[in-house]
Amino acid sequence: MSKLSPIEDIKTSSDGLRGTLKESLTDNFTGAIRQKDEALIKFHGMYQQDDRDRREERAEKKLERLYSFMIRLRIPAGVITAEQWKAVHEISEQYGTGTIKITTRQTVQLHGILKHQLRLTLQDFAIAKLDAIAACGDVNRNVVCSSHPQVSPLYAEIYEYADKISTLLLPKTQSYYEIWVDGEKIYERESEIDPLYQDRYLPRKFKIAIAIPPSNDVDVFANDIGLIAIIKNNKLQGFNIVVGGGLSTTHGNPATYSRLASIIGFTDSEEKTLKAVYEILTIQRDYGNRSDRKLARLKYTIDNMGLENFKIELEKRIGFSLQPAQPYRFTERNDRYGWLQNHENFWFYTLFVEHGVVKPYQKQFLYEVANLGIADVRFTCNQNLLLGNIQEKDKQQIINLLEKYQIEQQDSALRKSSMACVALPTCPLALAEAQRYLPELVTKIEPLTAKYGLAQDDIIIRMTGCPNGCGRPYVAEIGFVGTAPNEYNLMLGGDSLGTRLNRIYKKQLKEAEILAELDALFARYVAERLVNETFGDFTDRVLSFT
Ligand code: SRM
Ligand code: SF4
Repeated sequence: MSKLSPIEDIKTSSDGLRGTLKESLTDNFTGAIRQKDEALIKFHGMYQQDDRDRREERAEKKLERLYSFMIRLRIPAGVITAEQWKAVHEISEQYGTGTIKITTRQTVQLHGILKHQLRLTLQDFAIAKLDAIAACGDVNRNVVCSSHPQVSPLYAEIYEYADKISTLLLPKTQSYYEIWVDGEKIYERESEIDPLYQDRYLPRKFKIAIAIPPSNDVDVFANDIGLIAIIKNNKLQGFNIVVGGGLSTTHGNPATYSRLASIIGFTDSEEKTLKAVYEILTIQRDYGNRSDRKLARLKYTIDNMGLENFKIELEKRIGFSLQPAQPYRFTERNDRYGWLQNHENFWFYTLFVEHGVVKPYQKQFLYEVANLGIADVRFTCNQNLLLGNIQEKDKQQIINLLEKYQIEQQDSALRKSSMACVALPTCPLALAEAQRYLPELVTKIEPLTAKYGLAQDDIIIRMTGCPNGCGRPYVAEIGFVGTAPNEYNLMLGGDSLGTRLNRIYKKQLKEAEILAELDALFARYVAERLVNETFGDFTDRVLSFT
């Protein structure tokens, strides 16, 4: 048997994810935590990072790196109250960089929190009934769900599954509260016995999404488990279950690949759905690769076992047969911007937040809205934000604030269809810029789309600073994957609905080359496209890929 990854020992010997975190926190000689605790703190929703823009300057002065922490909240289905948004706002003003970042998995992150501020920050979140438990680490992460209540009258019924699944799959250890919230209180270790995660947790991170057709705004096929709601005659019939999605690759490691999730069947009750989800995790726990973390996601476990064997094992564990998958259809993936009403006549306003970075004027606007207490707040997997459940009588107050802060929806269709990961300066894995650069690149692409009459086309364009795929560039119509500073692989041929992976078209392009390629491709597209053919379908049809 291959040697276990060193992280495996860190997990099993961590005493319920406690490790030496308490000691790390009281060590005032460094802004960092102990190396082993770096792995454990992720399970508590945090990452140790440093400001990469300042590495050189600090090294010249012989100072240690400027360490700080990123906190990611657990917000199943991305819905919080106005009061909770106020808390997020106020906490972001008090600790960290002041910027609130909406992630591609429907939650928020705060960056730049110093070690001595971590407990205070998490305590303030706890007062607002928000936590960061299992937002990262080798466990089930934030469960995402389609964001637009206008998509279906059954939205409220379906989105509750996100909360149920998140709760079902939480680790049993109480160490989060002990270390970050309550201080010295020691919990009964008996109650921490964890039949799901045991003491070894999963071999790798695990992601679950719920899609409500016709919208695939969650990119359901990019998840370890996807549940596709099947609705007939305005009743929820159950869910098609898809398994083994995952996007990350590693440059130069051909054993790694992106994979879209495969459909394995249908479940027609809440009990059966939750049981199937739970047991998929136990299979991954028992069969996942614990030696090579690059090959440890469920997609590799399934491909190693074979999909049919995986299904047989699952049916053995759940004790019933999955039914044949039911028909469904996706027709959209983008957010529905601006004002829309749901079936109960409540209003929803979707705000475009470029790459999830809430700009200072947007933050001020949202704070004023939250102070009115007339709207809840929802995050989307496209990194945007909805103000929700607004009554007709209250709508005008929000319109007034939209005017006061000059919140307009005049960004181009291309920009509103763009997504980028964090990358520099905080992400330690970034090889190139992403969220700091894509806005600028889009500004340079817009004249090209205008030149060819494509200004109204919502071509899905995504960028990441490395091949890990946090902005899901592999399911974009135009994907940019960073290879080195100022260089990106250009990925084409993905469809607009997230049901087909794109492929590398050209490697390591610089900006001028990217613009020249797109200029030529748009020219061909308008000349040669079929009726109603999207840009992604067109490039898939006509280009040859290496
Ligand atoms: Fe991610 C690691 C940011 C969604 C695949 N991701 C990271 C880290 C934590 C870097 C690290 O390990 O130190 C990044 C922190 C950057 C920073 O400074 O904040 C990071 N990932 C993000 C976010 C914030 C991107 C964003 O701009 O929104 C997203 C947070 C989602 C959330 O709220 O939970 C984010 N990451 C994703 C997605 C997209 C998704 O899940 O829908 C993927 C691709 C899908 C997938 O999992 O296959 C993704 N992130 C990764 C990977 C590769 C995992 C793998 O299978 O190998 C890593 C690296 C790792 O885990 O070793 C990674
Ligand atoms: Fe960092 Fe790479 Fe993820 Fe971007 S894709 S946030 S660069 S790990």
